[in-house]
Amino acid sequence: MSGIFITFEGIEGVGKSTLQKGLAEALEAQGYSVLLTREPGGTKLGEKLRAAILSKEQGAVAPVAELLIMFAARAQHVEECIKPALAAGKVVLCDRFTDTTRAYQCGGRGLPDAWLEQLIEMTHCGLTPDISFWLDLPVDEALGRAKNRSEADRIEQETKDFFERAREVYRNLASAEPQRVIRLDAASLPQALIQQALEVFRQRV
Ligand code: Z5A
Repeated sequence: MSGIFITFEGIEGVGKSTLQKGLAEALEAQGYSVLLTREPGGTKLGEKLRAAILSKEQGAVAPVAELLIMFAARAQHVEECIKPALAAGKVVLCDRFTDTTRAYQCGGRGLPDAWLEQLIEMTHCGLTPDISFWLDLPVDEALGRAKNRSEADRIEQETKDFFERAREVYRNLASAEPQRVIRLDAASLPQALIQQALEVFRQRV
């Protein structure tokens, strides 16, 4: 595939969407063709699954059901959107991907990593992001930002410990895969984060 696959990761409210949009504008201004997308979502089916799984009215969801819904949305997203965009040479900027499942469903909910590996094989075997920007911020600060911004959805209502476990998974991923998972200090100004992400992009392309 000739395109570039970039994902934005981190706990709630750290600034993923802000960086995704800022980087898209900067890359488009340089002549790149960019696809902005998100998970869960990005397709008609994925957006319906997103609405269902994040709805507060839904109430409790079995962790395994949550895991499978994330991967059902992902399977559709990869086939319908991500692979064709990469084949067309686009830069795909995706707000969250499988690292979130590692952090939330395995780290947060405690589901076994081995289940996730099987689902990866089924849904996006051989497709790994070229760069994953991990926006890192202490949990209290991140949740504070998310709270100021909008009403909490079902998963945002989780405990502080849940997000501490998720953050720990991101920390481990960044140390295990330093070439792919790039930690950015989310306390930096939005413009500084865009410049740092652009620099990483330039080094890789
Ligand atoms: N989920 C899952 O469990 N498993 C999976 O496999 C997948 C997802 C794929 C998706 O929601 C939910 O699905 C998510 C995980 C779960 N959990 N929940 N809920 P989402 O990704 O749409 O929601 P989110 O993580 O909560 O994103 P967010 O709230 O949109 O946050 P964000 O994108 O990281 O931040 P933002 O919207 O860019 O910024 C938040 C606020 O901070 C806003 O007021 C900004 O103006 C401000 N901001 C942004 N950048 C800065 C900087 N640099 N400094 C200061 N202030 C800033």
